[in-house]
Amino acid sequence: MKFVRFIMKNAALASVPKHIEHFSKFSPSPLSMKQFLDFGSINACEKTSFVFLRQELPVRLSNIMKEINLLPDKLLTTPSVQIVQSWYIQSLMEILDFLDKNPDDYKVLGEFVDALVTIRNRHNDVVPTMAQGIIEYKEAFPQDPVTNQNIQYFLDRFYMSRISIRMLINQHTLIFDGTLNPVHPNTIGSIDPHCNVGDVVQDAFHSAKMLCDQYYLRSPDLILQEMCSKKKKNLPMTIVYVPSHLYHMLFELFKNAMRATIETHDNNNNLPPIQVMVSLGDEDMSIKVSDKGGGVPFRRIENLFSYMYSTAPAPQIEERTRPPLAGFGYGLPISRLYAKYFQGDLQLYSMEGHGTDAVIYLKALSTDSIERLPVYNKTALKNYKVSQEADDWCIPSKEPLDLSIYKVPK
Ligand code: P4A
Repeated sequence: MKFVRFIMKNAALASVPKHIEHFSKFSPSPLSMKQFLDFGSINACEKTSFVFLRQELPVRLSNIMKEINLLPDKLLTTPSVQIVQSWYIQSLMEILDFLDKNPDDYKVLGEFVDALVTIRNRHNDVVPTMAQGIIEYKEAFPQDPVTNQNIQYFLDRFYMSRISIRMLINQHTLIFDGTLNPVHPNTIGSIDPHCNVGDVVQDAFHSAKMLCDQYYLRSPDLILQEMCSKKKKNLPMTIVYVPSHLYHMLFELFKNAMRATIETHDNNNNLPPIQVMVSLGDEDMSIKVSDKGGGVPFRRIENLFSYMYSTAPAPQIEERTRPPLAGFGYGLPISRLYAKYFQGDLQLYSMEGHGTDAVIYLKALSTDSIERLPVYNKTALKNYKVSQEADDWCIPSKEPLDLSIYKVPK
């Protein structure tokens, strides 16, 4: 019996490359906020969602699995990346199991929800596991700008794909697990059709403040202002959005702003407050977080978003007791992906010597909030072939130029 299972399992495994080949030929289908809400509305149909996901999840998984396979061998063969890859293969196989099942059988629908929960849990530690792979790779190829660029390209797409897959899984499991959400009765899955941005700002600030007080024994205050274009005056400042995504971004920005503020005013009794401006226009909902924390040199801003430069080995034992107030892990690059996921962005405007403005741009209209998804194609393939070539801009010389050599002989 054990032997039969072994053979069956290997037969399934052997057919995986064929399935990846098949499903990666499809482009992922980006959903709009409206489509997400429709899946969760009164006439929501679990069967429709099931039939959509058993095709769309393999498409999204296979598209990104093709890109994993394009990673440089030295990275692909690290134990960490091998583990992540095995999780993707296992999850793909588990969803493919549903392709020949009957969508009208309520038992099948129940098993599908359970399978999605298992898959979501399996992938919980993808980010730290990939980070470990990067650490191992960095030891072999330290601080090479081409490698940094390739890893940035891959991880931005890989983590965006992951955000989108988890979004699909969360929506299906939250809407069809047969219970109402007792904590947030007005949300549809993880989406709040009336997400009050000011409230999320307050929540995220409060959490960051607690960490900051714990670590530094003090914290800056918050000044929150809300602005609105004339037409919409006096209306609440809400958008259709995923509150947990917005919270993640704001929490990260507040931790950074607090750390910078305290570390540049460490012998000063009063701290300059962190100012937040929420502005709703016809097209954008913009949120600016301003601090007077001394800022970052322009040259270093890009590094704050770099996976490679912000991947440090796990802190030593003594340092582990410190609460993690900013500067650890992938806070900024992943926050920017959350903003980009629904067609927004996150940008830093810093003035060294003064402070930093961080701005989150979101779409004000749910019709503009459409998933932004990577697709595996020839263009993507070309981007993995970037290699060490001469730059087409001169390298500035630090040596003083000796102009005497150009002196015209008499
Ligand atoms: N000045 N300004 C910022 C930082 C410094 C800053 C900073 C030293 C750098 C790294 C870091 C946290 C803060 C800021 C707001 C931001 C980002 C950076 O959103 O004041 O951890 C990685």
